[in-house]
Amino acid sequence: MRFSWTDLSLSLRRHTGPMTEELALVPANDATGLLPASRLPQTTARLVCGFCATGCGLTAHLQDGRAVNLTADEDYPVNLGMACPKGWEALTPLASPDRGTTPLLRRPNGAMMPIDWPHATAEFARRMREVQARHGLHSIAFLSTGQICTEEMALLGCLFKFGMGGLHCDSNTRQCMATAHVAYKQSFGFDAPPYTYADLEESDVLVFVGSNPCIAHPIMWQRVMRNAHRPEILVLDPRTTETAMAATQHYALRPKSDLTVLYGLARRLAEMGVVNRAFADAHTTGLDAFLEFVQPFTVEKVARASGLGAAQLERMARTIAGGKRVSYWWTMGVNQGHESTRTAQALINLALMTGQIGRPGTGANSITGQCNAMGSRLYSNVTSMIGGHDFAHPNDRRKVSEVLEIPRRIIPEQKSWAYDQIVDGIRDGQIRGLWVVATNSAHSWINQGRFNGLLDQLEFLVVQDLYPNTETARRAHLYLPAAGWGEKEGTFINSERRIGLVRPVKRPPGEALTDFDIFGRLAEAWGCGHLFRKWTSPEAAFQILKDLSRGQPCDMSGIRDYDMLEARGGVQWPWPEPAGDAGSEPARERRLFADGRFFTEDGRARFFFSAPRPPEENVDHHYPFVLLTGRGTSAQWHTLTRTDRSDVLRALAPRGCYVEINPADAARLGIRAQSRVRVQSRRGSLEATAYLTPTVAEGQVFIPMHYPEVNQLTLSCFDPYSRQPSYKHCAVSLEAGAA
Ligand SMILES: Nc1nc2c(c(=O)[nH]1)N[C@H]1C(S)=C(S)[C@@H](COP(=O)(O)OP(=O)(O)OC[C@H]3O[C@@H](n4cnc5c(=O)[nH]c(N)nc54)[C@H](O)[C@@H]3O)O[C@H]1N2
Ligand SMILES: Nc1nc2c(c(=O)[nH]1)N[C@H]1C(S)=C(S)[C@@H](COP(=O)(O)OP(=O)(O)OC[C@H]3O[C@@H](n4cnc5c(=O)[nH]c(N)nc54)[C@H](O)[C@@H]3O)O[C@H]1N2
Ligand code: SF4
Ligand SMILES: [Mo]
Repeated sequence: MRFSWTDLSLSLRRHTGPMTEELALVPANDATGLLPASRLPQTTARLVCGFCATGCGLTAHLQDGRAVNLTADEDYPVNLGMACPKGWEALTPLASPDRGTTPLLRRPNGAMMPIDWPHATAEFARRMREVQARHGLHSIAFLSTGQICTEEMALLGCLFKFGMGGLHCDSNTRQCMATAHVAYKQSFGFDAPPYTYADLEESDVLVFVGSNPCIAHPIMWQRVMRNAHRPEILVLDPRTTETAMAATQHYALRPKSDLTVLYGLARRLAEMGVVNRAFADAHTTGLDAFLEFVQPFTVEKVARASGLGAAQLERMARTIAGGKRVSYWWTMGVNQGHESTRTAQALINLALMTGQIGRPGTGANSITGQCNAMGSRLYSNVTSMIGGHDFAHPNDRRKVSEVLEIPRRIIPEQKSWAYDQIVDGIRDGQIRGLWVVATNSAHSWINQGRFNGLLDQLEFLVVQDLYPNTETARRAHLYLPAAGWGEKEGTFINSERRIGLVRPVKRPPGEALTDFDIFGRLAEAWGCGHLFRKWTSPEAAFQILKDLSRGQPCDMSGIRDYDMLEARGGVQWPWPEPAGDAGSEPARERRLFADGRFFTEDGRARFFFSAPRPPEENVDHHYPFVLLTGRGTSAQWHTLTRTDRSDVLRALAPRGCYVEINPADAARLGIRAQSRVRVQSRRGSLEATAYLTPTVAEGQVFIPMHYPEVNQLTLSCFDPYSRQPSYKHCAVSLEAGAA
């Protein structure tokens, strides 16, 4: 499982000369929105990858102004010359013949008809306004993404909330990172993942909880493989994943028993005397209450809940107690759960109580999912006001109105509904117009049967995507063709807070436009273009975002411009202006909280905890298996709209939906390897090919999220604080020999 992409990347020569032209400064041709061919760069361009939040640097090799190949950037501090299959193949999905090339409007007879941009934007404005006129200003909503540039999502959020009078909007970041966002905000005072990737190399104990980086963040895993300290690697995952196999210790805890295990671990560590009193007294609040709270979490209690034996728990505690530099890493096995915020905070509590934070190789570290989920957490103007501000706070509203030069009265004071509340709003007739940007909700949202039924009730559904044939776009009344990663410029913020640059290295097909251009045109069509006069280009927008970030924990005002990002290999926030002005340059790797000061008002981190609760749906006689879902292979990205368009990537992944079943369960039910199986939940059913494997425990099954059927089974259940869906726990039955 320790396959390294390094060898492959090293065999490829790094690019030679610098970019001959600066695309960022090239204005688009007004008529087409396209870049003039004569101004495209001729040799190479550097850009960060547009799939996962590892944020690897790639080099595009150009011929006649367009990219013909990509290699991994050896100088980029993230990936050091490595890339995973998706990175290497990132150009292929852009060249697919089924890219959208023109806006499409649904006719009364149901057919989609090509129209031009002026008609499309006019239709958008007319019909959204009609919905608002009939059902109220807040009867329109958008669902967006962590996969477009920060400048684009910022413009979208400002256009919708300040220009169109909308309120309710959210993004797929809710499905992904909402838990980490809320957990950090409560515990640290700001949504601030503290680490830098060097920490993966500097820990002597790494604890991965609900995280499968071998598949989901392969290049972060490569950084672990470079760790020279012979680290202990602990994986807490019900499945024996690729990561679990490569680890030194695997704890196959029962699904959703994490909170109990982590409280038990805290109790045992305290008993062993590894509480760092000096750190906790100086920099935290609430340790004593927390230590008292965990007293009942005895070994017996933990063993009962998790299925882990006393000896295993003891080994886990001893390994952590013996570590000098202990880091905790978590991903969706934590974030997607019915008590996910408290589970994430249980990891934060462990780091705080032992003082394992702010030093090399430590930290309570949430790994981000999508390439720009961190950008959406800070700048999308959805849950938090743009720049990590608070809609409810008068000073924040004043600052935003001043920087954006917009009247304060147009900034809403209320909070937006979360994704699930928007969906309920559609059910209740409160939301009638929906705009879906760069997410494929009809596949990825939980309890899909219900969701897709609701989509069909909308008076106006607009989908803005690379492809007109995604599960969601196929239902649209209006489809807007977007340019993708590699066809536009802007920034992404990766998992370690690094702001990285994306450059256009090819033209979008046909009349497809960048999301930035589309939002600009829609603003004009709406009649609120005057609010966005300063947003003349993504780089101009970046300058505005810098101003908004000033004084915030995510301050990036010291980043001069895109060229600085390119030259420095990205810059991690914070990088405030005085430092930049003083001529100092940001170090390649920086972590937070070295001084023990957190972002709360008193500078102290907080302990949050609550009693564990059972999942909403448990197995029973009719539905005896727990369904786990997640990433299947490193070659597949989410709903496959992009990765399935590469022959190379398709060849690296199983075709069609499959379900992983423990051989003992299969034998009991008479299910043969590779046979068809019906998987059923209270909400729906699907057919899948049976993969018999001991990597899933008895009583559990696993289905990758990449196949469109999977969310027919999942249960609408959410963490109460983050409202993130619990995608990884519901009850299903299996039936052999489906047709
Ligand atoms: N190849 C590829 N890479 C990706 C993506 C992709 O689609 N494809 N998507 C990106 C995105 S947006 C994200 S959010 C990340 C997700 O990255 P990960 O979270 O690492 O991936 P998942 O497979 O969703 O879930 C991780 C693990 O959680 C485990 N798990 C399930 N239930 C529990 C539980 O109750 N407790 C514990 N401890 N573990 C549990 C699952 O068995 C699974 O192995 O990946 C990113 N990277
Ligand atoms: N059962 C189950 N379901 C899950 C999960 C799970 O673990 N289990 N994980 C959840 C998580 S963590 C996530 S992040 C979501 C992901 O779910 P989605 O966001 O729905 O998945 P994607 O396939 O990434 O969809 C992105 C869409 O944007 C389009 N696109 C790409 N680039 C651009 C662009 O630049 N501009 C525009 N306009 N469009 C673009 C793509 O073609 C695609 O249709 O799925 C969630 N759903
Ligand atoms: S690890 Fe993530 S960022 Fe790096 S090449 Fe693969 S998909 Fe792209
Ligand atoms: Mo995600």
